[in-house]
Amino acid sequence: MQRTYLKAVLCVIAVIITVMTLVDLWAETASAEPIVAFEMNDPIGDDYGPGTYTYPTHKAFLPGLLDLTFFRVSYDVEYVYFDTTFREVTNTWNAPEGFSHQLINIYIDTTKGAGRTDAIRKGAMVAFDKRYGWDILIKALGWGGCRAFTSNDNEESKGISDGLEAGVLPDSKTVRVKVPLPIIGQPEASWGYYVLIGSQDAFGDDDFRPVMEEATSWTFGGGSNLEFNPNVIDMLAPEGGKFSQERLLGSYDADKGVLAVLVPVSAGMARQGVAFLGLSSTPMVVLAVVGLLLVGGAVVVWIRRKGSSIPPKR
Ligand SMILES: [Ca+2]
Ligand SMILES: [Ca+2]
Repeated sequence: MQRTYLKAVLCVIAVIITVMTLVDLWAETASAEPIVAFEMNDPIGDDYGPGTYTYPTHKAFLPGLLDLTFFRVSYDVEYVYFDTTFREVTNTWNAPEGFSHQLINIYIDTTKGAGRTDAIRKGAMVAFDKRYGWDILIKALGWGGCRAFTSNDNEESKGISDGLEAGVLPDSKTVRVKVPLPIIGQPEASWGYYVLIGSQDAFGDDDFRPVMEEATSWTFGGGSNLEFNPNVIDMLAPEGGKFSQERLLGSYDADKGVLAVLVPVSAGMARQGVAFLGLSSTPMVVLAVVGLLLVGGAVVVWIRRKGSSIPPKR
């Protein structure tokens, strides 16, 4: 009797899993929308590096131009899409891509125990935690500057530009970078992201506009005239705590010549203040149904066994 019941429960579970997997696959194939691999909000109003930086004084630098508010990674069969949303996007100098100011550097830790901890070139003036060395760098800026680099590249490498494109989405606040899927592969939940926002400067090291002690028309203020403060104005990080932007970007020491050491964000880091929404709902529903059936089946079997072990009343 119990065996028959267990068999029936297992059959029902198998049928449900099969049907839901098929529905899920069909939905993914039929949907033209890219599949979201990772997404996270960034605090609003933290376009101040470690907390002290101020914008250049020229009127072109509108407040919020470098304030990242949201980051999303998604993919379809052709491309991986990196979306960075800002409080403000303008095209002061008519870049063909539709944005003139943002310099976006996304260093990705795809492979555990591999990768590097420097930024390849002098520019961002940051280092990366050796536990999360990066393997791929996606760099995006206007005027045809989009490139992909690997950790095997060197300072002189030109990177891969074929097939990479950047543009502004219809919301007029989001810069989307398209990278052909074969270049970096399908994003995995274990990937870690260092999303660094700077100000594009054609004359700057690695295209970064420098941060100095005092702001001028074309340089940021609030740093140091020694070269070791980060030239990163905003980065993707949780609000407050040990891994906040302020703590990480503020970990440099200009006098000792020590760069700030950064830690990436990832799907596994559901930290305080992080709005992580990257889980697809269908697998969650399947897991919930399977869990409920298993628990329910076990309870019924247990009750029946218990009932059968009670000696009959005289
Ligand atoms: Ca921000
Ligand atoms: Ca931030």
